[in-house]
Amino acid sequence: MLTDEEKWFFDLHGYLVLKQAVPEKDVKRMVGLCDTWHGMEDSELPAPLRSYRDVNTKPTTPRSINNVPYADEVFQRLVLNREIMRVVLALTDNSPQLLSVALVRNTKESDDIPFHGGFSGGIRSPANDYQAANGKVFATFLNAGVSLVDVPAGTGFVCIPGSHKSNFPKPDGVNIYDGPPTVANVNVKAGDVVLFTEALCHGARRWTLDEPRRSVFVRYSTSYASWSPGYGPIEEHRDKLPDDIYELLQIASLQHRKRVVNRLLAEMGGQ
Ligand SMILES: O=C(O)CCC(=O)C(=O)O
Repeated sequence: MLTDEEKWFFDLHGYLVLKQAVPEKDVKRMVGLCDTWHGMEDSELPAPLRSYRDVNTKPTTPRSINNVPYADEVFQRLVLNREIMRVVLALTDNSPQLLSVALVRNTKESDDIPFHGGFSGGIRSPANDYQAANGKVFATFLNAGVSLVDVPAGTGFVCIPGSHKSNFPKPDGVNIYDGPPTVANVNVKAGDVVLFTEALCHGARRWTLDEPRRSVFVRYSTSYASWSPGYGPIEEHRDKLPDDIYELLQIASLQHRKRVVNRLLAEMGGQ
């Protein structure tokens, strides 16, 4: 499911770029919905959509609208996007759980996002782990950052390649505006995906264009990770989700293979 080159790259750097993984017409639809919903107050959004943080008390934090697959099929297609799932299935050893889907808009006024993730006191949490063994790469917490716009050099996603397996704390002086070789600013086009382990130290530089940056962050964990309340399907809105997505949102034991996984594997020729 992953090529040898992808395994090598992901193991070395902690992320992969999936070029043109999302069809143009879906990108356009998501941009339209992003602009519509980001033009609304939380109270006007179709339920169960809501902002991750209170936009009134933190007006310069990039606003993130969550639960979007409940409101439009385009996000349901994105969650099951075959290129993204090909990688997510390989990295979770065919045991994925969809955690959240966040539609984010950054403007020139938005704050940048300092480095986070990576080294945390030398202890690698099972909830955010990375390993490579027996010819496989494995990560328990993944983020597929889907860009809906072209991102020019100097802005957008940055990371410290290799920091997902670092054993020493990042020096305080290393920041998101540093350059290579320590910091990589990954430039993408609309429809590209940066799929990274959350164990990678990452952040985002300030947006510099008049036209807002729009992105979708689709987060997956292993199916047997039991996260805090707030994850899992929202039962009162279950009727808005197809069975595949509902199942993908559920916790399942390590031994249980989800039906949606079997279906995807059969389609992709994996096992
Ligand atoms: O905006 C970005 O590219 C980075 C987002 C980020 O840091 C995150 O989702 O944790």
